[in-house]
Order: sequence, then structure tokens, then C-alpha cells
Amino acid sequence: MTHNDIDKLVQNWIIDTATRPANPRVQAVVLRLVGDLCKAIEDLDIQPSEFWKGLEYLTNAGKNNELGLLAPGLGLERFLDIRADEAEARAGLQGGTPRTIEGPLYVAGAPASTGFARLDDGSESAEAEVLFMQGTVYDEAGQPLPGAKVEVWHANLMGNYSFFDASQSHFNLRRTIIADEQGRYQFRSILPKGYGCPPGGSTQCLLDQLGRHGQRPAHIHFFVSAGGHRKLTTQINIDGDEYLWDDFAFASREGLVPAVSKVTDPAAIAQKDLRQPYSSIDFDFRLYGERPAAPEAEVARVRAAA
Ligand code: MBD
Ligand code: FE
Repeated sequence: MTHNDIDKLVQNWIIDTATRPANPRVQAVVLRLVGDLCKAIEDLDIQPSEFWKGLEYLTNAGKNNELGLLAPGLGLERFLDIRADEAEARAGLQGGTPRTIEGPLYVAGAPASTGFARLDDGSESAEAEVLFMQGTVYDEAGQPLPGAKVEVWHANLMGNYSFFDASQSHFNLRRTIIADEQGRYQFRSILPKGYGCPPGGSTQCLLDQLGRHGQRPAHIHFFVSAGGHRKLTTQINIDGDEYLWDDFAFASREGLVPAVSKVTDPAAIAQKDLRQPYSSIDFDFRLYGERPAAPEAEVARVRAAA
């Protein structure tokens, strides 16, 4: 079959010529996706058994709640970011903190505090290195944004996230920090380890077939928001990680790999009430002001809440 033949068939299947009420956006998207899928079936000579295997794969991935993991693994979530960056550039926005993907592991409702929070529950203190991270939330003009909201979440030493990993305490390694009068935030936590896709899960099974690993470098997620400003979704990576530039989710970016300094000065250690050297990261956020010309920065998607 030619692509033209396929287009005619699919047009007939998807668009009813009777004038029933329809959602034109859904019509356009479904027409395109079904047409493209039929063309792939034709061009690649996809056999019926292969087609059903694909459908079963998606069914299982949905049942396992892994579609939110498959999307970044296939680069699709990164693709949405590239398009968002292009749209912002067209609207004249430049110089803000780079965005990078949200991923599937945010949980709404984390405890909030002003200026400072400790993220970890202390359960891994014997093995973990303490991390202090701090900085200021700025606007485009470089003015601090007091009261800006910094939502932060990251994995533990196993690369696992609380809530999804039921063995961790409620909201471990998740907090909301409201920037102080000077727009500053700071938290104490532990240096996280990188995440790996569940072995034997839907995503990893496909990655195996592609000859790809399912590892992420150690990273820390952020939502940063302030009234009148575009919400920033981003992450920082922990420098030195073996997967820093080999992330299965393609989220590493220049500008999101701050220096990690090791604090060994006994006076500084004592001042933090610690007995061991700790790591420290300075990182400022710069938000864009609201822009009618740029697409909405807040992405609607179903998120866990606890
Ligand atoms: C993660 O921790 C993550 O951030 C992404 C994007 C995908 C899987 C696990
Ligand atoms: Fe993550």
C-alpha cells in the first residue's frame, strides 16, 4: 500500500462524515497517529504477532505504572523540553536557569518550611555523606524573589524515592522550602545515588532489547515558582557520577552540574554540628517573568499526592 492509500483509509476510519459533535483536536491527533502507525506497519512489514506483542507490552507497562518511566527512557520527555526551550527562545526568553524533565517520581504535599529544611530522616546517616545545598532565587533582572517556592525531591542511597519505595519514611528526601526575605533557600540532606529502572520491569525489558542501560546519574529535582513568574522544572546532577553524560532519560544539561565542594575545615564541620566532612553545593535559580507569548510553563499531568 502507498502512504496515500493509507491516508485515505485512515481518514475514513477516524473522521465520521456525519456531523456528530466531535473534538477537532482529538480528531487531528488521532488521525495523524493512527496514520503514522499504519505507515510504520506497512513500511516495516510488522507482522500481526508483533503488533499484538506491542499492544500487550503497552498494556503491561500501564498496569505496572511504567508509562511515566518509558516516556523519559525513549527520549519523549526530553523532546517536550527541547520544544519548550524553542518556544521560550521564540518569545525572547533567555538567561534563565535551564529546565530539565520532571520525571515520574514527584509527590505533592511535602512538608513546607521557610528558609531551611532538612530533607533526610537520618536513616542512612551511617553510610551517607551529608550535603548542604543553598542559593538564591532571582528574577530575570537579578533581583531576589523572597517567598519563592522551592520544591525539592531526590533518591536515597539505593537510588529509590520515598512513597514509591514504601520502606522509606513519609516524605523522606522531599520538602518545600519557601525562600527567605533575601530570596535564599538552604537544605541539609544526603548525597543521593543514581536511579536505575526496575530490573525486569517493562521499561528495562525494552531498553535491554535496544541494547541500552536504564541508569540515571545522581541528581536532585526542583520545582521553583514565584508569583508572576514562570514555574521552573529542573534538576541538578552530582558532578563526578559515571552516568553524568550517559543518562537513560537524557536530562543532563550544561548549567545544571554545579561544583560540589568538600568541606573539611574542622571549625566549619563543628559549626554544622557534624563530626565528618560534608559536601556543599551553591546553586542559584533564575526564573523568567510571566509571558503571554510563551506557552504555559505549568504542565498539567496526574501526580501522586500524599
Ligand atoms: C528518576 O529518578 C527520574 O528522575 C526520571 C526522569 C526517570 C526515572 C527515575
Ligand atoms: Fe529522579
